[in-house]
Amino acid sequence: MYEKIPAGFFTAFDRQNSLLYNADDYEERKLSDLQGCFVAEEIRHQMALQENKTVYRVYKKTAPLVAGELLQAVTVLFPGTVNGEFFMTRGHYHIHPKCAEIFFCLGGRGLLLLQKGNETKWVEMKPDVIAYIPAGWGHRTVNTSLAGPLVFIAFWPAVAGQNYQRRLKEPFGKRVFQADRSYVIGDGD
Ligand code: PAN
Ligand code: ZN
Repeated sequence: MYEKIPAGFFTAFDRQNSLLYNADDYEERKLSDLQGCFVAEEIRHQMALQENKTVYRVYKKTAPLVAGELLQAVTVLFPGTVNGEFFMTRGHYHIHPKCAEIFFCLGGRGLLLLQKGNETKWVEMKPDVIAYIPAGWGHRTVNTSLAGPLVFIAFWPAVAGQNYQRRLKEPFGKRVFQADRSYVIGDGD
């Protein structure tokens, strides 16, 4: 289908299989990887010991980790809850303080939570929304629909790096719970 384009120079969103064609790195996060993310930590732990569902998958296209290069990844965040709190990504801050990021929503429904100090903002994610994450803001996505996965592609500088510890001292200020057919945003930690 894409044989005339050199493989290093393009990717494609494979809508049918919900993955990044030509990706060269893959990550799968299960409930057992999400320690400390949900209010109901003990329930998450029990769920991880039993079914240990996959919460999300990330298909990434690598590039040299030097200034000027860009990375891209498709995240597929599955539907589900831990005791009524919607499935989410771990969330992180970029190590490099001057690295922003862009998320382009490809499918599903969700929220992008943004955190800086005590300030929390959020963006509703639905197909075709392009969310901008300014440099310095922590970011986490939440799938607010049990009907299907939230799928988005992210683009960010290769030198950004990801810090998963900082959310422990600078936590996301909002949590997202199931409510009837929709969601409610509650206070975080
Ligand atoms: C995204 C995220 C992806 C998974 O590609 O890495 O959605 O979330 P966690 O990294 O928080 O587990 C991104 O923000 N890259 O920088
Ligand atoms: Zn990021």
